[in-house]
Amino acid sequence: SIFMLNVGYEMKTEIYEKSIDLASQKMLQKAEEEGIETAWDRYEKQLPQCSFGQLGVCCRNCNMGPCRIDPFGEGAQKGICGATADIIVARNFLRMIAAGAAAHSDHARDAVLTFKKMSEGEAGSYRIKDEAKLLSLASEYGIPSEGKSLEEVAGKLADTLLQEFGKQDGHLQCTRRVPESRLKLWAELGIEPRGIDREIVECMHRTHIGVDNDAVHILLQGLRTGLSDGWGGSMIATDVQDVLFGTPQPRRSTVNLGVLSSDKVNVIVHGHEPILSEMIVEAAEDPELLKLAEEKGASGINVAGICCTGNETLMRHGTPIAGTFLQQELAVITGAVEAMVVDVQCVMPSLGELTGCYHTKFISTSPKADFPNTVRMEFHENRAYETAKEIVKIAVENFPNRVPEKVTIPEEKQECMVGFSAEAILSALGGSPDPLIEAIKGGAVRGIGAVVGCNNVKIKHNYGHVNLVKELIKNNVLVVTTGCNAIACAEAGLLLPEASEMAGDGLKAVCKALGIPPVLHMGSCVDISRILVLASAIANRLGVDISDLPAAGAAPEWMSEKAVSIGAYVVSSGVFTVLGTIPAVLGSQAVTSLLTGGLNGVVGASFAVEPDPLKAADLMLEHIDEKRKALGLN
Ligand code: XCC
Ligand code: SF4
Repeated sequence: SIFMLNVGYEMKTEIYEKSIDLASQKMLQKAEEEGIETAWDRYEKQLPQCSFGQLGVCCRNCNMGPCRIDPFGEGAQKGICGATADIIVARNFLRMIAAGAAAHSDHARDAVLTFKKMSEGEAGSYRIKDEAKLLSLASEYGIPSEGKSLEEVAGKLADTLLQEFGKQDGHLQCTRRVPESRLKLWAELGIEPRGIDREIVECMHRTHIGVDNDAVHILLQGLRTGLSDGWGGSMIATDVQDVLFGTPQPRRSTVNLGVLSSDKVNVIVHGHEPILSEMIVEAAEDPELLKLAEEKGASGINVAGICCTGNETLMRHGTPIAGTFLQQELAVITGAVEAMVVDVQCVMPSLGELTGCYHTKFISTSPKADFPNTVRMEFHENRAYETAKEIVKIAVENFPNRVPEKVTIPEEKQECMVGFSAEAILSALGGSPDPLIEAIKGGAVRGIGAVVGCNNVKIKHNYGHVNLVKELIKNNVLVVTTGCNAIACAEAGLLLPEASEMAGDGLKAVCKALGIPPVLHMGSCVDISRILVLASAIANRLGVDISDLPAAGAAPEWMSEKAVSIGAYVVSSGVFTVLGTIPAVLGSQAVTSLLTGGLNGVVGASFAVEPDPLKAADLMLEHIDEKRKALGLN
């Protein structure tokens, strides 16, 4: 059936079912009219999805398989090697954690390698932007800085950081930021991470046929590997990127597909690494290229982000963001994108065929990542700026190829306030977490909700994100956010100080007094490390463990393996976490009940699964209230 939209637009009901976002709905409609396929169409073609896969009971870890366990107890209950559903589900889950931790940590490695080359003068386009952070990291890692040049200190720090990846024993330095009680618990459980790479390799080893065949034992390695990401790879990525590109400070920007320009050259940066997007942002201001743009009939060059590479430049430069994970195809469908420039992670291979339907150039820049129909332009530190200029030039030269009849840019765009690094939050609070702690104690702020993660076609685009967050702030929970949740919140207008009008009275008053939004954008997905640092600072100040805090986490629309690793380290750090989509573990009673209950007795926190965002908010509120009560607050 057809509905009239209040904008005088006829739109099919099915499109309302796909996204809550008007700009996205319009582009979905355009896609349909033009016969263009999107992720939603491909999802439909996948239905019904394989139930063995959904339950996690399919194993392909050796070539005697694939083996699958009959969930109804009638057919096979063991794989050929004898692996049970518990073993298979746990092994599959561990491999997801390993892949997620690898993605974050390998991103971190590249950031450190760039940092090292910068210190040796071999990455001329990069500089030290945050000296204070460099020096404080140096002292944390025991590197003397007195009488040394900043480059020397950076070089030594880079070497030390690189060793964190290949460490064979001892501890990861970042884990020392956690409250002592938590560290002690990890040590007792044997899940304190050793080397970052080591944990990931060990996951692959353990899940090889005939190695680790006890679900609990396997999952403990999952927690350790998650921790090597959260308190290792991800944290190192955040730290080094802050030194190289600056620690984010509050600033304003705009989001959603409407940030694309009708008269400027649109360059989209998509993926995860600021190493690339920083340079593209700079190149877009190059006078030579601006002149060329003018010659080509454009009034300027507009860089917009998608996913976390977008979050990185948004946080540090206020570069606008065109959309979340599920808007990457929709951005191309506007017909107004001259170049889609990508690095790694969350980039749909469908963009190859899709960009072929428009004038958009699809440019792949990472030596690690390739896609169909890309122009490959590998990004290397020694000539990063030159490559960025070449990329932007391709976009500019592509401007005259824009086909006016194919261009529709939705007018929807939303202002937002971003840039809340842990440092920025502390300084907004006047230098210490005390005002926030007092607000929590007094009850004006009921607790803290950390809401993060992806989009997933299984959930109406942004529905889970926006409704969960709105419900939390309405109940006086201060929300911290990263990744695609942050973009979704921005699109819904929740990242503005004015959004405190949607908050409960207590939170509203606190936001007004501090001039902050009720939802604080803390960065990209690796920047969940910032949330860990903030939680530690608050716990330490209160003299309690993280698991004692009135805080809860959620990933309402998660889909990536990185999200599984994140879940593992957030829960291992003591934070109850609600997942909005069901992980592939239900085929094992043992694994499911451990993750959703048993872990409480191990790490003092567990997962819950709740697709309905309002019910998810209730679970978080319930948890927050329990913790308040235990702390003697009401
Ligand atoms: Fe990717 Fe980080 Fe997920 Fe968004 S939130 S879809 S992982 S971009 Ni991390
Ligand atoms: Fe089957 Fe075991 Fe091989 Fe998995 S490891 S495919 S369960 S035989």
